[in-house]
Amino acid sequence: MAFSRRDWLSLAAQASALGVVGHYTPWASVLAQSSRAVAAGKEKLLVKSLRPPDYEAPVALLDSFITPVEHFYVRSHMPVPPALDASTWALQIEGEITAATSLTLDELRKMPAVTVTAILECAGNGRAFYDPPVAGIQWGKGAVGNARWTGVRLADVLKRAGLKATGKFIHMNGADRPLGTMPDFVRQLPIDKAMDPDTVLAYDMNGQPLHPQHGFPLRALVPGWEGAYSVKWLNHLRVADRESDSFWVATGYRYPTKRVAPGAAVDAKDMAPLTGLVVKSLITRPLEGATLPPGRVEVAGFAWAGEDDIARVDVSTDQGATWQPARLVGERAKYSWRRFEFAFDAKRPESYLILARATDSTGRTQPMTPPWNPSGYLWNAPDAVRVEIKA
Ligand SMILES: Nc1nc2c(c(=O)[nH]1)N[C@H]1C(S)=C(S)[C@@H](COP(=O)(O)O)O[C@H]1N2
Ligand SMILES: [Mo]
Repeated sequence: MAFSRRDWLSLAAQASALGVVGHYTPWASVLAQSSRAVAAGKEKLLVKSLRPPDYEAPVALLDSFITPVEHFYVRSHMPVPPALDASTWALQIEGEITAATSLTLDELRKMPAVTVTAILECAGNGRAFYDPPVAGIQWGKGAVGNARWTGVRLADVLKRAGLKATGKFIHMNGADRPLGTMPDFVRQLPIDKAMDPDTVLAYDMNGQPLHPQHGFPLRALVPGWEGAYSVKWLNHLRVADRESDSFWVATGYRYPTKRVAPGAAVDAKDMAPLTGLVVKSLITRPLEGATLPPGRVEVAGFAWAGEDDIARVDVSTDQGATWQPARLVGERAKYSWRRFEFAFDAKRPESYLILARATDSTGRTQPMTPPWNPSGYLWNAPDAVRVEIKA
């Protein structure tokens, strides 16, 4: 049976709406070959789904403290909204405020600006490593990046709108519209995180206006929390006295409150919303499968822990039997990742498994087996890279 390009596209859209497009499905690579497939400026990324656009960074492109926009992963549940016009765009604010408000981009840019350097990571980063497998985009290691986000404090916007004491949750919505029967992407922030001075509505990323794939002209940036809180193409805030009944709040982005048997179904009452990220590390050199000459092997990478600081990173070259401390180097910023470096001697021509395990300032460390959960969130086993030493 022959498929046209159109068939492939609709098949891929349906499948990804159901969350079954994986890195290993043939369609992703078939579609990636089409000339206008990947969004402009994102050609170096790995395509996990074309429509909606879901692109992962190859680990080789994540070897800098600030991730360039071209190397920054993209996660969208719906197609990118048709080009938004910054001159007519406005952020509407309504609900538990003294006066319904609409702010243009110019008005936002005239308010005091702040820059937060923070990683953004999809809750599903590493989902592909869960066993048994779970449905959803099969992210490997690269649904994470670190950037400088400039914008206004959400707290300042809420104060300007006359926030009332009855405002307990901020429901955020963007200009993207669902595919088919998928529910609209509405997310909610509890008031405390919304009023945190580090929670921003960002218009710039790494000093440039947001790329269309990253939410131009405005997005939320909720540092330290899983990526889905950082709503893109943000044009609507509802200050509410109660929780949103949106699918993406009431059902999606939930994690078991108790440990569950791998593969088991979990009752809705035993699930709670995800908020913060977990402690994690990524080895960015050497790369998986590298062949190196005998001698000194220089290992480096990044470690992060959501709202907490990285206290240490340990490296093992003997399947986890022994661990040596890595050096923490370079820029240190709350919510960012921290560079680690380590070197060891590999004299014999053999295969080495290099493991990195981070520990945060609260004492949490990366577990050898992260707890299985039905949506495959928060994968954080020690990172592992295999290299071959060859004379
Ligand atoms: N409007 C809107 N905002 C969104 C999403 C979306 O589908 N629509 N995806 C969220 C998810 S799941 C993640 S992980 C981040 C990804 O941000 P990025 O594409 O800029 O890397 O955006 C979040 N914001
Ligand atoms: Mo995400």
